[in-house]
Amino acid sequence: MKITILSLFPMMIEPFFKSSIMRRAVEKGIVSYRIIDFREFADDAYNRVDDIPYGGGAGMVLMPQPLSKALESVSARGKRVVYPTPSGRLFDQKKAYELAAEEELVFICGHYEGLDQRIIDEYVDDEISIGDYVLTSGETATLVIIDAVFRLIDGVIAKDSLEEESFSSCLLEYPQYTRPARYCSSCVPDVLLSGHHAHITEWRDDQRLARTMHVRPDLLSGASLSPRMRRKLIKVIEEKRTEDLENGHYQGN
Ligand code: 6GU
Repeated sequence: MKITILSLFPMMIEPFFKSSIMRRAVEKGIVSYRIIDFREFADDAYNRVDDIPYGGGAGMVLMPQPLSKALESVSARGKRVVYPTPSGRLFDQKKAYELAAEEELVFICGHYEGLDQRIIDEYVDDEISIGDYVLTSGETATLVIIDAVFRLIDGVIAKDSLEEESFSSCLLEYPQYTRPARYCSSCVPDVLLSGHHAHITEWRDDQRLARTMHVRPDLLSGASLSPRMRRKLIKVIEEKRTEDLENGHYQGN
């Protein structure tokens, strides 16, 4: 996959491509990247890329000319152009798979109050938000999206790691432990030391269910559960309902 990033702060982006799993993907030739500082396309003597918004209001808007020139310089028309913005659709694993199927992606990192709408209308295919909070720059959001996407490309990480994953099956992961078995007077659960694989799987499934129930019950509607896990879930829900009734919390509907 070819990744192009238009950014005013290339130094925020570069280290990601030179570290860890991304570095290996680049070395193997699975990913190639270029970072374009679109300030270089500014057309005034001060290298200005932003200006005040028409209609008034706080902050600055990125001017259309430098971005348009930068986008034309990378032949962005006909390529999938992603603009990370808090006004976009919420990013999720499904979108990550969709983007991972592309041969080439172009990202525009916004700043200040964002891009002139005409650039969005002319070039952008996907406006993506990474969550309901506000970041200072598009660079960090761009890296989050790239991280979620590139690891899904064949050859980047082992296939079996992908298969076990939380959000693919809509359940959160079970807790992990490694040596030593006793650490600061706290012990690894006995079942994990038992060597009994069926019991370990059962324990892990229960942990995933309980964790999801408590932390992200919204995920359960999309989860594909084994018959045993389904029975377990019903039991946990019934226990919780009984507990709520006893505590007077139940609001029936
Ligand atoms: Cl994509 N950008 C910024 N600046 N803030 C965000 C975001 C993106 N997604 C959530 N918050």
